[in-house]
This record gives sequence, structure tokens and C-alpha cells, in this order.
Amino acid sequence: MAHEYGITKPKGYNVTFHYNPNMERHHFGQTHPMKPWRLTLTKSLVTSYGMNFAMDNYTARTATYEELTNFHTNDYPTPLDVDNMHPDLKFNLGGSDCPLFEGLYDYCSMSAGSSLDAARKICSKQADIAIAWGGGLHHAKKSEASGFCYINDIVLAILQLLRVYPRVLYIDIDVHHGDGVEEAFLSTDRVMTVSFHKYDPNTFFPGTGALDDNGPRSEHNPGAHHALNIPLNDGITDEQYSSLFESVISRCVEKFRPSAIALQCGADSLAGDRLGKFNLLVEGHSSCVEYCKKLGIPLIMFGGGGYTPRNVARAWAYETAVAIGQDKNIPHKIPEHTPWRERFRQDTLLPTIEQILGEPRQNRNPEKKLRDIVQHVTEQLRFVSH
Ligand code: ZL4
Ligand code: CA
Ligand code: ZN
Repeated sequence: MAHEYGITKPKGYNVTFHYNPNMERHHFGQTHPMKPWRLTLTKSLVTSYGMNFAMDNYTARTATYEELTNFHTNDYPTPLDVDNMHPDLKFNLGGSDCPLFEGLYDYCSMSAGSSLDAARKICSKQADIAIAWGGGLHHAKKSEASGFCYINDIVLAILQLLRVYPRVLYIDIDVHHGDGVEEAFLSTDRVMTVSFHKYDPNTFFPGTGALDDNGPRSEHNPGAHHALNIPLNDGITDEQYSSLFESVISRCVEKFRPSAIALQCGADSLAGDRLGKFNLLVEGHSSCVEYCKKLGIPLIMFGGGGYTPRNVARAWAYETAVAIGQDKNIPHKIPEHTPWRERFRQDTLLPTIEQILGEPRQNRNPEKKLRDIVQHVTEQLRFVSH
């Protein structure tokens, strides 16, 4: 079974994979869209292709209370420990989006622990690319849960990176606005945040992230102009998305000169997602990872949203292959011995839009709108130089 597809370590760079097998045992509730077992499905594809032979694999630690409070307030993580009877109606805990469930505190500290481990491997230069699919929970605030997120593992990981790297570029391709990460770094010029998302303030969560929302623009705020938002409409295609991504990110890299990149790979931007509304295929989604990898800047990759588990697993497994430079080599037929293989519906790693949706969703993103976005970004970046 080992090396079945001839997968070996990449030459000249190192990839680390941070995973905690206990995370997926947690349940948000019967019909809640967030299914931690999508991580099992992802891991199952990664190992059945033999990708583990090309990376350093780590069982992620759980983050400590002290680590969690590097961003969150001291009184916030404790009520997450619902097993010790702390249920609390403050902090937006216990609603339908952020329910209190058995083992919640452990789940959160595993997610944060894997992202922190990944960040530390980047800091110590033991990894050029570090992967933490259990992280990416971008909505959590300092002392508030929001949108299925309780602890902001991304903010914690970026704070870790900032100990070593002068500037971090945060990129968020989840279909939702990365509001928690944006808010955490609004007042610093050491972190630039860029979120691509569906934007409709009246009907789509969280309703923030308009094009001209670039943070407080006071003279005394060094973080001014360092928050970028790319609001999109339903049905955007691979071609439009990846060309927009390259236009925006190339300009950010040129002006901001990041010393590390943190990429949130939320898979709810894929076609056929239970919550998302785009027409992206794994090819388009992963082209963003490929682009970031080619920049040759230390890269940390997080998971995030993704509510059709079989497609989440496809995307994150394929993006793991991109990270190790094996995406062109692995067969597109899902290996026969893959655990849970029957869950994938089709036996291909890269289904077509017709296989996923039948009929593609109507595209409501005119080219003119996308050009205006690039124009606005270019104008914002005139204020940025490092
Ligand atoms: C559900 O079926 O838009 C939660 C949430 C629970 C189980 C049964 C309860 C039924 C969809 C969503 C009532 C559900 C009512 N159950 C949910 C304004 C809302 C208030 C809550 O990918 N109702 C809130 C959050 C978003 C809202 C998206 C994305 C996270 C991420 C990173 C977070 N909240 C309206 C919805 C269900 C549920 C079915 C749901 N919640 C869909 N969208 C939301 O960016 C991980
Ligand atoms: Ca986003
Ligand atoms: Zn999302």
C-alpha cells in the first residue's frame, strides 16, 4: 500500500500535516451543517493516496487555556467547558449556530492546538508549508462565539507567526466573510487581511465585508487600508475566481511584501455546498493554493467552512497534493481501498459541475463588477508600502 502512486517527499522544501483524530468525534447536533467527521473523510483520502509519505505528520496537541487567552478574554474560554457545568447565556453560546455540546472545550482546543502547532513549524523553519484542516474558524471574536466558531485559531496562529515574521498576509477563500480575523488586526500594519466572499448584507451571513470596508481610516491608525474585502455574487466560476484571486493577491504581495502567508481554505465556496452559492470546482478552489505556493513564501493552510463533506474531503485532499507537488501525478479515480469510499457518490476526485449540480447555478458576477473590484483594490494599495 505504501508508495502505491510513487509518492515521495518533495525536493527542496518540507510540508507538515497537523491532525487530531479526536476532533471528528464531536457533534454539533443532528441537522447542524458543521460536521467534524468531514475531517475523517479528508484524512481517509490523504492516506489512501499515500500522501502521508510526502509529509511530516503530527498528532496535534490541544491548546492550553493560556494559549487561548493570548487572543480571547480570560472569562471566555471557561464557559466553553460545558462538561463541567458552566453553560452561560453570555458570549453568544448555546444558540442554533453555536450550540453547547459534549466535549466542546476539547474540540476548540484541538482546533486551536493544530493551528498553533502548524504556526510553530513555520516559525522554526521546519516547515515551508504547514497544513491544519481542523482550523480555520474565522468568525470567533475576543469574547464571543459566532457562526459555528468559538475559538479563533487563525488569530492565535497569526499572533504566533508575528513573533518571528514582520508581516503576515491573511487570505480567506471561505464563502463567508472572515470578519473575526479582520477585526482582530484592524489596528496593525503587520497583518493584511483579504477575504473573498459572497456579500449580501440582508440575506447572507455575517453581512459585513463590503468592497469599501477597509477598516478605520484615521490618521493615527497604522492598520488603515490593510483590510481588503472582495464581495461576490452567486454562481462565480473557476475562471473568474482564479483570475480575480491572482490579480488581487499579486498586487497585495507586491505592495505589502508579506514574510508569511496564512490561507484559510474554507470549502463552502465549492459548487454544491449546502450553504455556499458559488460554482467553483476543486480545480478553481485549489488554484488559489497553487498560486500561494508558487510565491515561495512560508505558507500555513487552514480548513474552515465546507458543508457537503464528500466535496470538502476532495478539495482538502487535492490541496494537500498541491502542497506536496503531487497534484499532477495522483490518479483521479478514488483508490479502491479508501475507507468510507461509498460516501463519495462518484468515484472521481474531480467531478464536473454537471456531476455535482446537474445544472450550474446562474452566474451573477458581470465582468465589469470584477474589474471594478481590482480597480478599488489597486487604489487601496496605493496607501500601503513596505
Ligand atoms: C443551523 O439545521 O445566518 C443550525 C444553522 C442548526 C439544526 C436545527 C435548528 C434549526 C443552517 C444554519 C434552526 C436553524 C436556524 N440546525 C439557524 C442568522 C441565523 C440565525 C440562526 O463557514 N439560523 C444566522 C452562520 C449562519 C446565520 C454561518 C459559517 C461558518 C464558516 C466558517 C456560519 N448564521 C440564520 C440561521 C440547522 C441549521 C441550518 C446556518 N447558519 C446557515 N447559515 C448560518 O464561515 C466555519
Ligand atoms: Ca472569505
Ligand atoms: Zn463559511
